[in-house]
Amino acid sequence: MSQKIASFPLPMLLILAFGFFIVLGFLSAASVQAEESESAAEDTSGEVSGDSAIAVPSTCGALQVIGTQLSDSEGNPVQLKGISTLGVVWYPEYINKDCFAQFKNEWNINIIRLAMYTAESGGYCTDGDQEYLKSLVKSGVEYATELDMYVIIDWHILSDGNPNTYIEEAKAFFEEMSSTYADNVNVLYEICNEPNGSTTWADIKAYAAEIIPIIRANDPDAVILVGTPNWSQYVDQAAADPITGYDNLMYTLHFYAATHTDSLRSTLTSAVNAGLPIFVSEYGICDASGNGALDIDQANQWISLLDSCQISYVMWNLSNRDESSAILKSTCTKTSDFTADDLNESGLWLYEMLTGEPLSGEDTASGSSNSADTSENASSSDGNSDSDNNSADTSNGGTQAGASGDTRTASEGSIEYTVSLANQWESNGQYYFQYTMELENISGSGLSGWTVTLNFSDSFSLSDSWNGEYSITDSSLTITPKSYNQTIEADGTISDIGFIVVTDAMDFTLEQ
Ligand code: IDC
Repeated sequence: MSQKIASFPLPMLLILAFGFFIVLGFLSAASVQAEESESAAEDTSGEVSGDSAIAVPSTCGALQVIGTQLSDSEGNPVQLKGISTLGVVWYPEYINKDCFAQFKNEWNINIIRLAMYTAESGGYCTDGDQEYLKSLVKSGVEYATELDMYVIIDWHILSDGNPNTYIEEAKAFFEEMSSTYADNVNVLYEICNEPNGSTTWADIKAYAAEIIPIIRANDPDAVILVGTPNWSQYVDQAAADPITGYDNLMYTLHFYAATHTDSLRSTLTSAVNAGLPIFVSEYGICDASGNGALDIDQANQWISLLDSCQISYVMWNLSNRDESSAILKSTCTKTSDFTADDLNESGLWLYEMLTGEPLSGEDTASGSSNSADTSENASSSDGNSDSDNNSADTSNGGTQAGASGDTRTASEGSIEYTVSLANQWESNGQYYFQYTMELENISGSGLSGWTVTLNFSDSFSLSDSWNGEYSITDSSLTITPKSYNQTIEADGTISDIGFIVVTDAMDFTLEQ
């Protein structure tokens, strides 16, 4: 039974005004710091001020977009900060009210994102049980509503690449969701997680032109989040050619701090300066595979940029999957009442970033007496992966074996490049290898345009790539620049190029 949140009659104005000052206070105090967590100040409660500090539907009401800024019903700036589920069908156990309540009351989280994959194992448009999937999403919305939190219904396209692939299913889904939640002021609709591959901004606009009117017919004002090309990174393309004719649209930018750095931040800044409203509906502080080492320094640079622009952000992911983006350790079997001992490094970072306080082993709300061992991402190889998750690729454990050994430096024309194996893992019987590449202009003068060709031992396809144009011929990969990293000054370097290959060959390697 979903509780409707009414609009505000006059007597509520005082409360609204009060809420507004609280929100302002929070925002101005929100140069959220994630300093190195030295253990434990004297505050042992582990509790934070909860409701009083964060923007919630009962005080902010229906959100609206004013210029680039997400705003409350009165027009005051609002910043939402939250956590995203991993696939709801893989980890349904975290869709429970106690779990969400802890995030709100102790972590200062005011938004939950419900990620429903459309094409991955158990996906809504492939082999999933649609009624069950919708019931999970609806439970999540119900709990968020009861707890006075915002919630994103995320149509999580990924391997399906182009949102038009399953547009008929999307239309029916958003028709049902927007009619069900027409009166909920706390629901945001994310109509396509990450368009990718060859999907263009024109493809996404064409899709949005079909989906937005369906939502608007039921819910004229809800905030709608629109994905952008290249795994929701090309906000510049949306800025150059935004969707017209509708209010309350925002465009998503996703980043993974160990992969995406300065160049994506400058894309974001330029798009905001060009007037584009941006919502970071997914980010991680590891690399783009969802695994690998965390980059806390880059993560903090991202957060301070987002805070300075009052852009909302939602972290990936709420699960105990054995990967570094999961906020829970794989050994944690609890589904609520998490203590520091239950958290991975990502979870400890998130708590501290959101609350300004480290969470130490003794500081937990439920009073666990063990101190946290934050230095290990405790992952027993069998983990405790729930049997429910078996249909998913739970083996995506991201062993980092070989990451340091497997590096090759060579030169081609005016550039010297170093390619390193950053991560590798197995998933559904296929092997994933993630590489990063640095380039240096060794020609002694500026250059515009470069090409790198890499030969591998076996055939492969690309599962992800960033900051380059990629083409495959047999078992070779040719990489050329994007428009923005074509030019390299003399002795200049570019370091944020990377890609993930997927292959049947377990012993896949980069050839000399
Ligand atoms: C990843 C999960 C991983 C799962 C995989 C499925 O972390 O456990 O096996 O999806 O393909 C995204 C996507 C998000 C990815 C995440 C990490 O939106 O679905 O989750 N990521 O790869 N975009 C960039 C990174």
